[in-house]
Amino acid sequence: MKIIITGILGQDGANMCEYLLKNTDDQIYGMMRRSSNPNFINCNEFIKNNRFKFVYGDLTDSVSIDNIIREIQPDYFINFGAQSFVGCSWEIPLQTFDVNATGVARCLEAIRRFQPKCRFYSAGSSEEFGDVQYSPQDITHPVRPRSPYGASKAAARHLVKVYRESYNLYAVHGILFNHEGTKRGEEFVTRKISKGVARIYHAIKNNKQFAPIELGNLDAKRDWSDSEDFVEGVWKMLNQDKPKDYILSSNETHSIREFIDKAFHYANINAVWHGHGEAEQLSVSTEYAIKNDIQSSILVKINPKYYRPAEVDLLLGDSNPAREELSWKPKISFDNLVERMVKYDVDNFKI
Ligand code: NAP
Ligand code: F7E
Repeated sequence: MKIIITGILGQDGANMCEYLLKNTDDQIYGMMRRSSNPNFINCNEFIKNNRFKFVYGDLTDSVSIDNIIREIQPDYFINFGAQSFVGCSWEIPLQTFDVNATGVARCLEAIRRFQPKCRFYSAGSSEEFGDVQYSPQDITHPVRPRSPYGASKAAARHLVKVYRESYNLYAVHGILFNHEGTKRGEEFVTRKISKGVARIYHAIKNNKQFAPIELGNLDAKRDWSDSEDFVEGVWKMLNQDKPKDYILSSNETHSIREFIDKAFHYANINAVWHGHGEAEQLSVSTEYAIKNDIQSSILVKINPKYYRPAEVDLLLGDSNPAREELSWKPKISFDNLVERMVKYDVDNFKI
């Protein structure tokens, strides 16, 4: 089998590639876009594997997508490529839409024209639910996006349905709630926290001053899982008798504040919250400061520049249909996830 994965340098693309090289005998083509300075940090495990090959392509360039599908004749096309950062989708709404929505149309058209038996995965998102009406959110929850990113993923979902029903393609749009891990981009809140905790941990250890981690809305709640669990669920979605959209989620929700508490806990730093609203701060506890002879004490403070024009306040998924029908469930708990991320960033910290 030949499998194309877009977004190969990102978190899910790299985890999917590792999963497929371990669990199949297939040939993997990782699509990357031309960049003046590409970052291969997530690809160490497979970059030299002889069942893996990079191909150049860009979701905004239909010539490249057409050529890749015509020349490779893939059995699967797993589209993880995206402008995936919600926070910046207000600044670049048109590019977000071009990559995330029109890009999906480009892929579906190329598959329809050049390789209609190819199975297609579209990376949908819980951001499509946005301003949620009830919890937990299931597959029938209304589409109410709150960002250009959420709107682009909702458009992709409709396109997948249209192509599946019009041309009988095996095309699925997985609605995945937040998933993280040690390959997570550094601008996303979980990795920003785990990297910040690692920086502070080493400063304390070396008796140096440190700056606090600056964050936005700590009240938002997310349904977080590990990306390594989710790529297995995605592969199962692609290997059913009939194509169908599924939700993948942990079925739990936690606030950003809870993530922060756990992260400092796993770095053995005792901390206390004080203040409200924009004045809220997390500091080291008095006993901990005395014991460790600490001069700086603020660990986290609010910076309103990280607030979004419109927020998704609460996400909580219902992945029970996927668990039953795909015989899938996440193995890594919320606590394991935070611990793994903090430990990885503490162990790999570089100034
Ligand atoms: P990620 O780490 O940001 O990776 C996205 C990848 O897309 C990057 O490698 C990026 O390339 C590539 N890309 C950006 N623009 C492109 C273009 N024009 N053409 C081709 N590739 C392009 O994201 P992720 O967390 O792995 O997420 C994978 C997919 O799942 C995305 O579609 C995301 O929107 C969706 N999703 C993610 C989550 C989550 O919690 N992680 C939840 C729901 C849905 P560069 O490396 O060159 O920047
Ligand atoms: O924000 C709040 C922020 O950027 C999570 C993407 O993978 O999951 C991800 O989107 C929450 C938001 O992820 C900061 O306001 C506070 O409420 O980590 P995030 P996201 O927006 O949930 C979905 C499912 C996707 O599909 C996306 O591709 O954290 N928050 N302070 C902050 N967020 C960031 N980034 N930075 C802060 O300083």
